[in-house]
Amino acid sequence: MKIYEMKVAPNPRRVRMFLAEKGIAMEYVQLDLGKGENLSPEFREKNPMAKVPVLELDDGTCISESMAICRYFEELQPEPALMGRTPLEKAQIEMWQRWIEFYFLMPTGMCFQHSSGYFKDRMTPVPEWGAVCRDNVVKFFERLNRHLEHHRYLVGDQFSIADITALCTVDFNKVNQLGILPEQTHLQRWYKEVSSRPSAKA
Ligand SMILES: N[C@@H](CCC(=O)N[C@@H](CS)C(=O)NCC(=O)O)C(=O)O
Repeated sequence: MKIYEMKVAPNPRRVRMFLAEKGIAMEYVQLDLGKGENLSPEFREKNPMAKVPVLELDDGTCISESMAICRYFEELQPEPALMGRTPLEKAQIEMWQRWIEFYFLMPTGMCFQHSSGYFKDRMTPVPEWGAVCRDNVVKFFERLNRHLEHHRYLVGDQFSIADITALCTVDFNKVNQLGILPEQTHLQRWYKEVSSRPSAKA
């Protein structure tokens, strides 16, 4: 069993962190996305969308999409639970997970790609769209700060995959020269706690 990834990319990082929380050892195969190593016909056989991470099982079965990979391991090894235990927890974690993905991680990636031209060999950067996404990212930092005023983690007292995705997105925003503002004290408090978990260094 192995995972194809690139260490500095945000989606692979959230899977690495998830597996580290569960104590699951993994072999990682590094691809250089900048050089387009994910665009080869061989890699497209594993994931037609040509994105990382991809989990390849020993029988050759491939699973793409970070959430699908995490779901697979959550089912195989339920503890520690990172996707909730009760129906309510599961729904709330899924809700936050989707909010973070759609309104924070996605615009973060779009801001980076459309402002920097990092993938201009495979897409057409639209700087104006990059600027719109930047504004949305800035707004989401503040939304997180307000939510965390009354919650230890994104969903109550339970550290979950939603916190992992949020942390990886906050950190990746360094490429956009965006980060937590000094006055966003609730977000600072949460960040200090979640980034000090050993899994954050995975
Ligand atoms: N929805 C996918 C997104 C995967 C994704 O966008 N991966 C990026 C790295 S963070 C990638 O492989 N980019 C390469 C490219 O666009 O060529 C997931 O959750 O895994």
